[in-house]
Amino acid sequence: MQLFYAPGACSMGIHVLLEEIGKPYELSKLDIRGGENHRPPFSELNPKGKVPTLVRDDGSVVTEYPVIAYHLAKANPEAGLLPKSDEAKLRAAEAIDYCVATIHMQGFARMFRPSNYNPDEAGHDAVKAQGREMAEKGFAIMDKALAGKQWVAGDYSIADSALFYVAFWGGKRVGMTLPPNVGAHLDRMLARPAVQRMLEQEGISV
Ligand SMILES: N[C@@H](CCC(=O)N[C@@H](CS)C(=O)NCC(=O)O)C(=O)O
Repeated sequence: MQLFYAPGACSMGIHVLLEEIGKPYELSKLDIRGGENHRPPFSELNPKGKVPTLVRDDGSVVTEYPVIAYHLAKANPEAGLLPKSDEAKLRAAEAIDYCVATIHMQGFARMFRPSNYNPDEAGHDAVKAQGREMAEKGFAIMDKALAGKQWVAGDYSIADSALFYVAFWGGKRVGMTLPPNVGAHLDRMLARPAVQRMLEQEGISV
């Protein structure tokens, strides 16, 4: 198993899951700022040019965060990363989709890549502000979902690593004040040995 990642990118969440699982895997770093992800050989492996990208032992490639997370949890049941009940599985999937498709791809994508939304540099501050508002709304929704709970879907699961990477960007990278339950969840995640190993391996300081 091989994970293509970029330090501090959304691939952090999948990297955490691989560390939770604890089986050997290979880490391959990509320079996404330099565009390495859009050039061969990586672009031949994953023409989407995105991390996280997982290459399985049979050489097959799995892309898209929610799918990679689900696949890893399903393929490694002993790690207990998939909630047990159908209702908790549904809530975990709902939270993952919201963190990835809305908080990340709608909110942070505008903050990190405003030129994808407006080629005119004069409009970039407005795009970033809109993205921040979207992410803040997302964190407020996740805060309610976490009320009275340690983890998103009951026991610790793949949903927690999805919330982790967006909350990490919010709280530790762009200086947002996270709502209390999301902030406490981030602290709980940062205390996990798997998260600490991931941060060390990616060379990220908190
Ligand atoms: N929908 C994808 C999104 C992945 C994504 O946007 N990854 C970013 C890093 S956080 C990336 O690879 N960006 C590089 C680029 O688009 O050039 C997923 O769920 O995995």
